[in-house]
Amino acid sequence: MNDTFNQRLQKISIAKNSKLCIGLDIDPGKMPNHMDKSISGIESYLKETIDFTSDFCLAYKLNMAFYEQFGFKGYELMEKIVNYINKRNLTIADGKRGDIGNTTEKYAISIFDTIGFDAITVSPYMGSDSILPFVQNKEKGAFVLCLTSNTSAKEIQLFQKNGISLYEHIAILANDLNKNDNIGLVVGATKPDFMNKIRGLNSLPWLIPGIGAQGGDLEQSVTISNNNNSLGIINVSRAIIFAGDCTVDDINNAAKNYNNKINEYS
Ligand code: OMP
Repeated sequence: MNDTFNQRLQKISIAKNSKLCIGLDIDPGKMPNHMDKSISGIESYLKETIDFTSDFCLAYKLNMAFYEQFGFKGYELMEKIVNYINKRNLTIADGKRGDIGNTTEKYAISIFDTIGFDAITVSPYMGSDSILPFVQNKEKGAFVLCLTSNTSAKEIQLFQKNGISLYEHIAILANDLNKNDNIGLVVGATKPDFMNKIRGLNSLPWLIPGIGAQGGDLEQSVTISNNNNSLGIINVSRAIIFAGDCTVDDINNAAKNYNNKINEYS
C-alpha cells in the first residue's frame, strides 16, 4: 500500500533531516540589476536555486501569484519547475483555492494531475466542499488555512462565537475531514501566542510561513509545532531565494542555516 501524504511528509523529513520548505516566490524586482530577468533567465535562476538547496529542504512551495504575473509563460514556467524538482523534494502549490465542489474537482485535476504538485494550500471559507475534492487521493495533500501570518487575519480568523474562535473551529473541522491522513494546517509564524491552543486540538502537520521577511518567531514555531510527535514545516521564501546578493553561495548558505537552526530547535 502506498503511503498517505502525511506519511510521505514524515518519511521525507526524516530521510532529508529537514523540516524546511523553500518558497520559490520569484520576483524580478528583487533580483540584482545585472541578472537576466527574462523568463528564461528566471528559469535558470530557479533551477540553480533548486540545485543548490534541494539537499537542505523537505519541500518547495510555489506561490502561484508569482508565476501567474507572467501570464501563460509563467504557467509554463511553473510546470517546468515542478518537473525539474521531480521527486527530489515535495512540491506545494500555494494557490489558496476554495470553491463549490464541482469547481474544486477541476482545481484538483489541474494542480495534482496536470501540473503534478504533491499538495495545495486551501481556503476553508466555503466549507468542506472546498477541501474534500483535494483529499480524495490519499497520496496528495491539502494544507488548510487555519491562522494566517498577516495582520488583518484577526478581522476574520479571531472571530469568536460561544467561546470558540474561527481558527479553532477550522482546526477541528480539518481534523474531522482528515479521513485519508492527508490534511495539514497553515499556521503563521507571527502568531506564537495561539500556537499551543491549535497544537492542543490535533496533531495535523503544519505549514508555517512568516519566518524571515515577516519577522515570525522561529524557535517557538518549531518547538510548539513539533509537540506530540507532530510535524511543523517552516516555510521561508524571500529570506532564502533573495538572500544577500542572490549568489548561489548566499542562497545555499541561507538554506543550510535555516535548516540547521530548525533542527537545533527541534
Ligand atoms: P516570505 O514572507 O517571503 O517568506 O513568503 C511567505 C509565503 O508564504 C508567501 O508565498 C505567502 O503568500 C505565504 N503565506 C504567508 O505568508 N502567510 C500565510 O499565513 C500563509 C501563506 C501560505 O499559505 O503559504
